[in-house]
Amino acid sequence: LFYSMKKRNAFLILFGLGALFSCTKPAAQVEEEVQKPNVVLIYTDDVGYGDISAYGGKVPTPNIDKLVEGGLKFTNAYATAATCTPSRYAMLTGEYAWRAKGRGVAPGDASALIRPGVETLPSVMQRAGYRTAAIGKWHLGLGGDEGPDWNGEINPGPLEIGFDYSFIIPATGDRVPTVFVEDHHVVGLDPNDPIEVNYREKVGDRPTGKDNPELLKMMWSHGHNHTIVNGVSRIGFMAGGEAALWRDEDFAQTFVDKATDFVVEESEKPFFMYFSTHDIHVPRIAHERFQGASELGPRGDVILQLDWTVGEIMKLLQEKGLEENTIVIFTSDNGPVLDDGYVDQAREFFEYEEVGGGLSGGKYSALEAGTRVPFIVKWPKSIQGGKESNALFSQVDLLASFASVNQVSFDSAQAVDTENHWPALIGADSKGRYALVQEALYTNLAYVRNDGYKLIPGNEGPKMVPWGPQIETGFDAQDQLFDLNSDPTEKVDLAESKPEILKEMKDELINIMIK
Ligand code: NG6
Ligand code: CA
Repeated sequence: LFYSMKKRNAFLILFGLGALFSCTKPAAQVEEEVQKPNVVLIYTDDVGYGDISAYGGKVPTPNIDKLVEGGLKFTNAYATAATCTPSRYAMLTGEYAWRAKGRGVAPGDASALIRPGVETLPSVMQRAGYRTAAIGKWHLGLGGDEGPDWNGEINPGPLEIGFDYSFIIPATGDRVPTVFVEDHHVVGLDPNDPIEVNYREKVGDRPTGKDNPELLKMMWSHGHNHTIVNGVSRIGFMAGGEAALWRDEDFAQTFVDKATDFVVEESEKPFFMYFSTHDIHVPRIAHERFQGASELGPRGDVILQLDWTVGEIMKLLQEKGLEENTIVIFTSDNGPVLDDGYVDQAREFFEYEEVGGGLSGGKYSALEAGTRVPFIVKWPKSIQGGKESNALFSQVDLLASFASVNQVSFDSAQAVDTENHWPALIGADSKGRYALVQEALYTNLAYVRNDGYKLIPGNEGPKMVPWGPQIETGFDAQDQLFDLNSDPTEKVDLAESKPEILKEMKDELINIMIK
């Protein structure tokens, strides 16, 4: 399957698998002009490898499971990092985030981490003739060196790096400012009530979770005790912007509505939608109709809400007759966490072992649950449903893969880590990458190879995530070597018994780091 662009919105597909693997010997081909597929990238937040029922999760997710039934389920696909900002950075730029400082979890008033001119996945899609949108959580900073001007034009942002339209939570649901930004502006802002944001000291007279916990509808457990908005205290202080404040309960519906508007827009062009849910990040405040519905506390309820969201997107595609030729990718930005700063019963109803699908660790961790995530690709037109792939795939590869299939070049001097694994993405190659790098807390790295060996280089990091989540980091002062095939929970350190492999892997990792 190989594409070349003929008209703005048409592909020339050469059928015959031979073309996938060999340029010199094209197999028997039938040339056919076809519409380029739309692409919907559903990027969820903190959904663990074991959180979806098709991956063994105990909260029923029938709509997401349908993607598996009709698509390809990956068992060895990875986010590049165990937290949000670096994962998103790498997926959108094709460059691992740890290559430069300052790409860790971004505060809510951070400057744009991806500056105009940098190669990005949405720019590739624009050049391939797509119209593009970013809807949902952003968390990659906004504005120039001075940070975002919440009361004026917020620029640069998504529109400057390849998106034609954006409707976003600027950072996270648990960080101020608690307002939506559409294109360059805060939605619904009254100019007479300007927004002030401060991450160091209190501004304005809204109460805080620290001083007035009796005002909260969900108590904080660690951090998250600054300004209270909608009965939830946040990270950071915020004054003003009263008319623009969001209601957490409405996130899911709002994003579905914006996605609908974008999809139904009249256009000659196919679309690429980066649809980034707030679920299942904290604060886990589902819409009233989902509250209590899972009987597994707020974390269960937001998983139900996430599944509903996916159902709505799929229904929309069906109603518009777009399902057949839309590539839907479902994945997560990092692994699971139970107590991530609010008292929401997650620990009473869930265990790390289950939400990580039996893998060790979780969000923030160098162990597998930190970055191995659910990854599903559905494309009825070209992917046979109900199959599983254990190809090694990294989210950083979406950029080169989509560039390649669209025959669009990209700046490989900047997007240094992305590799074309289009064949793996559509189930035509069962191997995928040779190896990938995982980024954990404090930018400590780990290295996984497709033969199942994993290296966690010795580092000074703590054994447990040092604030409340009770997650094992996998860090140790000594180098550790695991064989994920025989020891998927990373319990048996082979560093001493297999010194040659250890050495080889350390050399390989260093070569990637100095690239
Ligand atoms: C941590 C927050 C956590 C979450 C995380 C980012 C505290 C104590 N913890 O610093 O609640 O917001 O950052 O999550 O403040 S992520 O999925 O966006 O990376
Ligand atoms: Ca996340």
